[in-house]
Amino acid sequence: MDAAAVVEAAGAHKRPEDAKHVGYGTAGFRTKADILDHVLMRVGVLAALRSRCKGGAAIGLMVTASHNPEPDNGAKLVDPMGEMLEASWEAYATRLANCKDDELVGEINTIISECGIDMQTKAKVVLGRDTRGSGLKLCQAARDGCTALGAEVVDLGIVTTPQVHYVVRCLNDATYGTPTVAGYQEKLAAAFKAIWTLAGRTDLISLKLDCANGVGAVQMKELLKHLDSMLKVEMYNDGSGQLNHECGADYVKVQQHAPANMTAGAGDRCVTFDGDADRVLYFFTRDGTFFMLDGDRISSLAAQFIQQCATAAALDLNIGVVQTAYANGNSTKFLQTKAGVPVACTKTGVKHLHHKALDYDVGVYFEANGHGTVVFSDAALKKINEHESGSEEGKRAIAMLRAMTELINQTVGDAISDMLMVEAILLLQNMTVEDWAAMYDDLPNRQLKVKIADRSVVKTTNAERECTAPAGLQSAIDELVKKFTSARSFVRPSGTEDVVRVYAEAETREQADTLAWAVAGKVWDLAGGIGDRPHA
Ligand code: G16
Repeated sequence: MDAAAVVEAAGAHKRPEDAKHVGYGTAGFRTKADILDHVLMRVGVLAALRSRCKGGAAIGLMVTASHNPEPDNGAKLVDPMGEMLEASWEAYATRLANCKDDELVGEINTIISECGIDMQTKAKVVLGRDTRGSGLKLCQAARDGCTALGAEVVDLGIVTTPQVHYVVRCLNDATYGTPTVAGYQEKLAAAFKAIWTLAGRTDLISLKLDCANGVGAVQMKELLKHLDSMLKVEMYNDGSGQLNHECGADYVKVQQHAPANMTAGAGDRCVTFDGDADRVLYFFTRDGTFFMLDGDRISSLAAQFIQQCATAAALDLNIGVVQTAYANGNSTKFLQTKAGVPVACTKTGVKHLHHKALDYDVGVYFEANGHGTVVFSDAALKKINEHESGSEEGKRAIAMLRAMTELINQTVGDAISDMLMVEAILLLQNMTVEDWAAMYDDLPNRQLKVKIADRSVVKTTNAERECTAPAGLQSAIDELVKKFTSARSFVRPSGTEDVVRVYAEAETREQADTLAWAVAGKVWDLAGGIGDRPHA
C-alpha cells in the first residue's frame, strides 16, 4: 500500500475531531450529506480493498440516500455478482469510516492482514450517484479513496442503484450482459419486446409514473426511446421538484395516497419509484377509493405466474417467496394456501431477503415497500433454457419464462425492471390492475415513525417480529394486540432513518390505526420518546 497516498487523501478529506459515529445500516451508510466527506473517501478505500480481496473483481459504490430527504446522502456497496456487500465486511466498513485520520493507515493494514489481501492484485470500482446536489462532491471523495489505493475507477455518473449492480455483475460475469448503462437499456428493451411479440399485443400500454424527482426519471426517459412503440408513460415529479418530497414509493406506501402533483383518475394505471429507483409500487383508484399494489402484491403476482408456467411446461422448479415482518398477513395466507408456495420471513433489508431467496430454484423476494426481485439458480436457468415441452401450452410457458429471466434484474430490486416484469405478466395473462388487486384483500395496516433519544435501545428478535428491549415493551404490545381482531403489530429501529418504525394491521382501518397509535405511544413512553407523544 502507498501509505503516503492514503495520508494525502485523508488530509484532503479530514475527519472532524467531533465527527458523529456512523454505522453501516440496512443499506450502507446514510446520514446528513454534510458530514459524509471523510466517510465517502474511506468507503472508496474499502471498495478498493474489497476488489483486491475478490481477486480483482469489480466492486460497486453507489452514492445515494435512496428514499431519504434531499439533504441526506450515503453509500451502498455492491459485491462482484451484483449482490449487497457481504455482511462480514460491514464491520470493516464501520471501523474505517469512524477511525481518526492518523489511525487510517493502521486500520487498512489490519484489514489487509486479516483478509490476506494481495496488494499486487489490480482493483476496480464502479461508481454511480443519484441526482442529489451533494452527490458530485461525495463521488469525488470516493474516487480519491479508490485512487489512493491504486484502484481503477469506472464512473457511470447519474444512474439508478440497480444499474450499478447490473454493470458490476456484467464486468465480472460476461454472460449476464454488456457492462454499460446502454447495455442495460438494450437488454431490458429486447426482453420486453420478446414478451410483447409473444403476447401478440398491438396497442400501447399507458402508465402514469411518479419518479420521486429522482434518477428514475432520467433513466426511464432513455429506456423509453427503445420502448415507445409499446409503452406510453406520462411522467410526474420527474426532477423539477424536491427529491422524495411528498412523492415517491416510500411516501405513497406510508401515506396510502397518491403523490403530490399527480392524480389517479378512474382507469389510470399508476406507478411510483423511490429516489434511486430500486423500489416500485402500483396504485389506482376506484370510486374514489385508493388501492395500492405493493411489494407483497408484486411477489404474489410473480410467484403465481412462475408457478403456473412451470406447471404448464411440466418443469420441476422449487419456487419460494421471501418476505419480512411488514408483509400483509393476507398476502402470506394467499401465497401459502392459494398459490401453494412456501414463504420464509427474514429481517428487513434486501440483503437478508436476497440471501434467503438463493435457497430456492426460483426465489421471489419483495419487501412490502416495493423493494425486491426474482432470482433464478444456475440449475433453474439450465432447466428453463434446455427444457423442451411437447404441448403448445408448454412451449409458450417456457418461452415466457425464458423472456422473464432476461427481463428481471436478478442482482437486486430494480424499479424499472420490476415495473416491466409486472407489465409483462399482466400482458401475458391478459389481466388488468383490478384483476391483480382481486387476488386477495389486504388487511388494513398503518406504519408510523416514533422519535426517541437513542433508537439503539430498541432490540428485536424472531425476524424483527418481537421486541426484547426495552423491558416491558413487547408485553405492552401483546396486550394491545389482543384487543383487536386479526391484529398484529411490531416495532423496530430503522436502519436508514433516526426513528423507530411501528407497524400494525387489523381487520378494519379504524382498528389498524388505533392499534398503531397506541403502540407508538408505548414506544415513546418506554423507549425514551422525544418531542410530542405520538397521537392520531
Ligand atoms: C433500504 C433497504 C430496504 C429497507 C429500507 C428501509 O431501502 O434497502 O431493504 O426496507 O431501506 O429500511 P429501514 O426500515 O431499516 O429504515 P432504500 O430504498 O431506502 O435503500
